[in-house]
Amino acid sequence: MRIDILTLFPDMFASPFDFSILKRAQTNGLVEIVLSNIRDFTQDSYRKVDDKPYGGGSGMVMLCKPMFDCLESVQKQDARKGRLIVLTPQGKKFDQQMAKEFAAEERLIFIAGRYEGLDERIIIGSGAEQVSIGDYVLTGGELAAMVIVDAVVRLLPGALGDDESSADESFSDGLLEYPQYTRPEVFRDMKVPDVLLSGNHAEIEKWRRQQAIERTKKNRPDLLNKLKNED
Ligand code: 9D3
Repeated sequence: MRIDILTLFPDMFASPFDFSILKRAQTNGLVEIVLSNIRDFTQDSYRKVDDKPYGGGSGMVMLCKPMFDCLESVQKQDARKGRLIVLTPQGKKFDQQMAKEFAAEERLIFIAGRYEGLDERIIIGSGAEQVSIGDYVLTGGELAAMVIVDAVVRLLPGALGDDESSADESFSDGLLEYPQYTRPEVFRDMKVPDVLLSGNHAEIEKWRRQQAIERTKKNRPDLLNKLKNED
């Protein structure tokens, strides 16, 4: 898979992509991540990438021309079409289902915006899908792009090692994960639940399921309602 990211701050992406699973996936050729600096596609001496909004209002809006020049340059670098995604607070909310869809593509192109937003014609003219990562305000689309790339790359066949289970127990059966314990049996007066030491696998299964339901009720009642409404 090839992933392109169009951004004003390509340096932000260095460390998140240089560790662990993401680093290995790149070294092993599962994914190629290409960063393009939108400012490199300006033609004036100020290297201007934004301007005041028509109609007034606060903040600045990203210009069409450098963005389209950057996008067209990136699209020409590779014949695969893939999916074009603009990160914006107005987008459809990213979830595990979308991560799976993205992981099945041979190419993804992300546009990360800054300032108050992009000229709407960037979205209309490029045909990009708009995606958000949730209902909170970030300073730009870069961190959103990193979150999505992380979630997608770990799903690529061969990305996870043997010790990094990809069962996705949380989102797959619609419940949060059960509590996990490892050695020692007692830490600061906190004991590992007896059932986990019992060797009784049926009882362990029952306990884990119960705990998962309990947690989901407490922290994510929305997930339980979704489960109920599915049948
Ligand atoms: C006051 C109006 N704001 C919209 C909520 C303006 C605004 C805030 C933050 C415009 C852009 C941004 C920068 N955020 C993103 O580009 C962004 C984002 C986010 O803020 N939250 C969740 N997902 C995303 S994806 C891109």
